[in-house]
Amino acid sequence: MKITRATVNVTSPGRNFVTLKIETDEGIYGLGDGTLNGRELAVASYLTDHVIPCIIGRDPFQTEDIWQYLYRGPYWRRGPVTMSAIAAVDVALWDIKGKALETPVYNLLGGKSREGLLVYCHANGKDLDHALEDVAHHIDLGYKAIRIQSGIPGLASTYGVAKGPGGYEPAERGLPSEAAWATEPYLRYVPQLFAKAREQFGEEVHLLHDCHHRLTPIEAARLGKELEPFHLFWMEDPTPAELQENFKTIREHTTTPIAVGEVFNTIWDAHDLIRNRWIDYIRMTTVHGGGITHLKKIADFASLYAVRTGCHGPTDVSPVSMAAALHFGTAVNNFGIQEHMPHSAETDAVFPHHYTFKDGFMYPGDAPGLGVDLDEKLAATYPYQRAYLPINRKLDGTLTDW
Ligand code: EZ4
Ligand code: CO
Repeated sequence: MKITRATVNVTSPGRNFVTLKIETDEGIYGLGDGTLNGRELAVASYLTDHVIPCIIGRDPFQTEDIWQYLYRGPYWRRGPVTMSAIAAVDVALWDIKGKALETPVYNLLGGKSREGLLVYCHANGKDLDHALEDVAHHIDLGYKAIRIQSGIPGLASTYGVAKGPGGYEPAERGLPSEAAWATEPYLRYVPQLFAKAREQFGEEVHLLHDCHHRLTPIEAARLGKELEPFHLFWMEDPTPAELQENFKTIREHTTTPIAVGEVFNTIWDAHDLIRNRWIDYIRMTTVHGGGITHLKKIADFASLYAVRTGCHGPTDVSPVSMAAALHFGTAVNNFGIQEHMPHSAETDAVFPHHYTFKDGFMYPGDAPGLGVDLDEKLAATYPYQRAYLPINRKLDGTLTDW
């Protein structure tokens, strides 16, 4: 089998997505996601201008060799644009392989280690009471694991809280908006939120929280310690991880489990975190982490250190990546949990798929390959719209992490 053609589709059914379609001489095609929130066109160009010309004529079964060719070949390594582009190729090739062998991708990765994947959803509200109302709503929907984010008194907006009716969507059309941030009120409020949540909903439901890289290591240590009585499933992205040692400080002070990795692109972003057991969950997903080929190696490495997976699954990870995450999570032994932020009806219509949600679990389905398609005609009716993630400043105007 040979790759004969590859094309990049950019569409915006409610938000932007970049999808690579790789076609073969046997009529089988595969899809890969290359969406990088707020930098979509850079990946599209990287693929169209630099990658596609180099893969025409290759054997699509050679996922390992093609991955190495795209990683080592250009000399310039790593980075989110490069790794998302490599991921798009890699995932499309696994899709082709599954379709050619007439089997779901999870069978190529080790077969079923479980039937369904525990997923967590997002509950949020403008304050504690509204956030808890949303938790009750998601329990009614069947979720067994719920991330809670709340507005903070005194701050006009914060990460993870919807600005109006409808779900929370971090990217906004137009140029980047700016938000104001103060750590002190946040650190005072979050323990109250989780105390009330446990009081109201009991111990059984898994509760999670995303700090979204906004704390210093010692602030994160304090928060982790104060949240201990409420037994969180995890505290996510407590502090930026460019310096992996930052997590040693947090780890030394708290037993609250720690998850990180949604902005990582290779194992080298997590190597120290994993081998020192400074984290409990690695959150990379196929699209930003170099595809199924690379993520499988990371999961296997993490398994040696009792670190489990917790793939990022926001709306900016397309249905193609959601399917890839579900096949991957079905197969690996050290699966932990999968994030589930449902896509809009418009997005789901552009990407018809076989995966399903029921009673707090998701299932990849048994279609050959990934079981996701792209309705190119419908996609063409949603042209790209410029959109960015917000910018965050402290109250005195200093630019800080969003
Ligand atoms: O801000 O996906 O855990 N989920 C998250 C997301 C990220 C966005 C960035 O593109 O932190 O909401
Ligand atoms: Co996050």
